[in-house]
Amino acid sequence: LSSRASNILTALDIPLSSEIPGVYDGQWKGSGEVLESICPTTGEVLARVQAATPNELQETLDKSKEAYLYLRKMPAPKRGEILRQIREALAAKCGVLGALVSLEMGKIKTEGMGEVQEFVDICDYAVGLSRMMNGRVVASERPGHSILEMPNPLGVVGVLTAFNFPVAVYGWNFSLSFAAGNSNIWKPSPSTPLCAIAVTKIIAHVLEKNGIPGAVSALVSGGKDVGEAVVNSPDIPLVSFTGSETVGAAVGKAVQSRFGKTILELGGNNASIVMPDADLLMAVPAVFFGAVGTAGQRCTSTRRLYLHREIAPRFLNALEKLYASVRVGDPLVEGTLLGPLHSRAAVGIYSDAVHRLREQGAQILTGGQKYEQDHLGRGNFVQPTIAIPKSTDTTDTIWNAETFAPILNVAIFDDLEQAIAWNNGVPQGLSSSLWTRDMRNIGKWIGPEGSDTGIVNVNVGTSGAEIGAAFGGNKRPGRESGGDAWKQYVRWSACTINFSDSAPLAQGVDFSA
Ligand code: UN1
Repeated sequence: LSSRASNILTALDIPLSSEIPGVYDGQWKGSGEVLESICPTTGEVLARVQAATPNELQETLDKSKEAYLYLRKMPAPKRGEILRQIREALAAKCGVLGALVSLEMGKIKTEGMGEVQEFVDICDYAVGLSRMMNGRVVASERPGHSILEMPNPLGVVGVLTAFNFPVAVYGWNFSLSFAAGNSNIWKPSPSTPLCAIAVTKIIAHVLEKNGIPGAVSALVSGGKDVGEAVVNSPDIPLVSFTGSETVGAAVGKAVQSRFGKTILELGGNNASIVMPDADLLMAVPAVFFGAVGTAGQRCTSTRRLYLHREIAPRFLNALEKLYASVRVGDPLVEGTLLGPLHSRAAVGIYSDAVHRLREQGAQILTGGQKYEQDHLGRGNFVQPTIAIPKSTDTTDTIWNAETFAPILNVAIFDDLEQAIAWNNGVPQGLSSSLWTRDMRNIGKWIGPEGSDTGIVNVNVGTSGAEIGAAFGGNKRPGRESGGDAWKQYVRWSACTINFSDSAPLAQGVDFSA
């Protein structure tokens, strides 16, 4: 193991032994399949992690159910106090945990740390929420009666996360779910097990210090079989899944067939629209970050760029200059802007997409190749790409499929209505952004005739949302993080209570014998 990898792992209390247990339910264990954590920058195997066997999974689930019985009795503000301590513990490790994200996932250091910050932020939010998860008192039509709408915890919540945000997305789910009084079982992406182990250790330490059973934040590393077991377990009333549309559709069906609830965070195919009156000094760098940041591996990455004819040449000129200046390389090196794709497979998907563009006669303005020279050849580095496809038809795969790589497709429009129709013309609906200084455009864009996505920005790029508002798509619906998202982590009861000396029926029904 390289010395910098071992320094990062050691600082996060991860053993450097040949095989690391990837299951936690109060105790660390794991004797199932071995998952390899591979550094996308160098190809180095960082660790071998042992996944959960079916028995270990069952044990963990049982422990989580038991832990839930403990947690549900704890007053919510007391749970908030635990979250506050977890927040402090995460913040104290922000630098090194961010570095682990860079090492294992491949995003650059500032973004790795940003992701830890996102977890810290949502903990703050959940601390406040722990005193504000309010129900309602509803006026009853009957004298001496009251109706309460009560939120109570659900039980064990399953959280399945993706490689691209190996820390923050668990944070979004865990913090709200824990504040609500649920136990959580985390099944992370099989290619980022170390981030999950590091986060679980930080949380477990706080839980242990407070005498709370560790299985309130359990971890089950594993592949498809472990994921399926979580999804199909009748003991898990809510499954939160982040990942591909194909898997998301299967998860949705499976959980629905047993009448469980889901939160699905699936793909995005996000567009930025630039009007002639936009401030290009702001818009160009924002599109650059949206398309090239995280090497195009955010759900919210900018994949489509719609430019008004008047500013298109100027915009592309400036954007190409930024692309030409991009510092590519090791994500842990200060100043790097473009790290590797997460996996070899992703490089193949990138190459196929570029090939399809070429075949269909698209003009490739820049990029289109894997970086092979020197040290870059060992990692999954690809050139950020700008293409002008021949057709603007949103039913074409080029426009309507999400490619998780830094490829930006550009089209030119003459009026905003056209651009909005293109924006809305794809099956995904996560994020979108309009660049303009004309308030009439803004009114249209955020209203009923405007963008149909779940995140609708103005003079702000498609990616990098804050935690305060709910995060999620329309058309592929799901709501996580802030806003009203917490309401999904509870079961609601309508409680009619009679404080009077008679028992009248509702709707004036007379059933006297
Ligand atoms: C994701 O890509 O799965 O808005 C989450 C953003 C981040 C979260 C992205 N705050 O880009």
